[in-house]
Amino acid sequence: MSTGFRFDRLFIGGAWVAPIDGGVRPSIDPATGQPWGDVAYGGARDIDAAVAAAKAAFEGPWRRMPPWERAALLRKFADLYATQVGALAEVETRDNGRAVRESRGDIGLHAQYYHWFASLADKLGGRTIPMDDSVHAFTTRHPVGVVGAITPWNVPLMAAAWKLGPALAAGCTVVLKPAEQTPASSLALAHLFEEAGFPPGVVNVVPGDGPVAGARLVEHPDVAKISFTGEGTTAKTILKAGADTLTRCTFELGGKAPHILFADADLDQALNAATGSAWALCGQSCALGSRVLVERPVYDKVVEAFRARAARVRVGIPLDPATHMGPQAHQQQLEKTLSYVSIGRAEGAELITGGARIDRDGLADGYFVEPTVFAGVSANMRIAQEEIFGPVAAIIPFDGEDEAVSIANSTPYGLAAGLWTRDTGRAHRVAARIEAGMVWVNTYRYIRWSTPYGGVKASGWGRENGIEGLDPFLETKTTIVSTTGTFA
Ligand code: TXE
Repeated sequence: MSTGFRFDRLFIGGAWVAPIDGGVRPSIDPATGQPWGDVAYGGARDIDAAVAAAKAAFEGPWRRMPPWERAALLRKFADLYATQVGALAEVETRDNGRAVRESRGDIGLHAQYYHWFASLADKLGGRTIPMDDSVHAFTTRHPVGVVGAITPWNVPLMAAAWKLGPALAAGCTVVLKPAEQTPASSLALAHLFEEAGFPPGVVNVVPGDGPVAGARLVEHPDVAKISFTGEGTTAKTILKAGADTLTRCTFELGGKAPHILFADADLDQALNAATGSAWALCGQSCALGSRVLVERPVYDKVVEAFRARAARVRVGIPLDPATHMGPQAHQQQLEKTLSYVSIGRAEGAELITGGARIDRDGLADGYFVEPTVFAGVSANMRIAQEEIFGPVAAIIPFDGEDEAVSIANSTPYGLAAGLWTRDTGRAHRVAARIEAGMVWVNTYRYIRWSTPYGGVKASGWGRENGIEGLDPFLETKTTIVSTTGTFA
């Protein structure tokens, strides 16, 4: 394997160990449908061992380490990460099929996430609370303890950065459980934590099946918090499983983002964003503008542009730097996407282009699907309501601001939204009325370490990134000292 990382051991307590009740199994390359590497996975007892290591590290070396040293270690890790972008991108692309030009671009930013959270690690002060002369009241902030980080298969390293950066900066220790379909890059990450010199047990990586390893992590009494990215039904299972231990949870649960194109927009720019975001990551990202809302005067023009641009998307082997769009990350997702194409047709939406699995030479064994465009979609159709997670754009016509807002808010989700207009007043009016955790105006999917990310409604609880991204990993303690020594 050219990347030089080893994947057939779990990383627990600073050591590479064989699974106790898991095993080693092949990880599938979605571009070929064939195994590309052997990866260790853990069972419940492996999770127990990882949590024990994380607890020991939390109570020992990590808690004793002054915050500026913790910050320095995170910065060292970030620098190391930056030197490994190419290798990490290759691993991630082999595992989930994301076009390497995208993986590299995304992973190339991650070091900055770790740097940014490192810069906050020694600035986690509290505040003093003015009362009267008889008391001195103040707050201090403390790490919650052991964190279970459960990540999905679409962006394993990005999800890990969003959880590990703030968790470690806050002083927590972590057990990372990546998705069973894409475990390799998280083990590569463990190598970098080891090389950076993190104390044993501060970061542990245990791939494994959701209902086995993930479930054990959630119900473990020594896990203080679960930071989860994935599906809504899984989040509900996690909530119930963590109820007895009152485990704190944050959830990032996907979306059905409206991307609104008003007739007065800079249409070229808007189309770059709207088509780009329809097919990026082969449609497998929660913030993509999977619903394209188009004001009627420019509707025909936009539909035609989508058709023309779909034909120019270079679908191919993801490790080829020329490829724009790789395959779906796994077979189940391919089947899910194709089933939604059938649903859209049955609902009477107009299939403008695409919609089929690609069976041409060299791609037939992989999970490739054509860039797909439905037009004439109405807001209540299932293809406009449910998260498909494939390269399927649903174009919905509208008339005026009120209808745009009403359609935008008509799904159970509320993660992200985009709108394009040259009218500044309208931009503010519409942005304010949209039910979403993030609204982009005349841009799309601008996501950075410093900008809070997360959803409302069925899209989740809590925020990742930004100063707010630290909150879920911290407890506030209020101390009240009597200055008189009398009990009032
Ligand atoms: O998610 P799961 P799936 C959406 C997207 C996709 C659908 C299904 O629409 O088609 O979800 O994806 C772990 N206790 N998103 O089935 O099952 C699992 O091992 C603890 C949106 O893969 O939620 C993995 O690590 N953990 C999303 C993680 O949960 C459990 C990204 C996510 O898997 C568990 C991915 C359990 N009982 C999918 N069961 C986004 N928000 O971007 C599973 N897991």
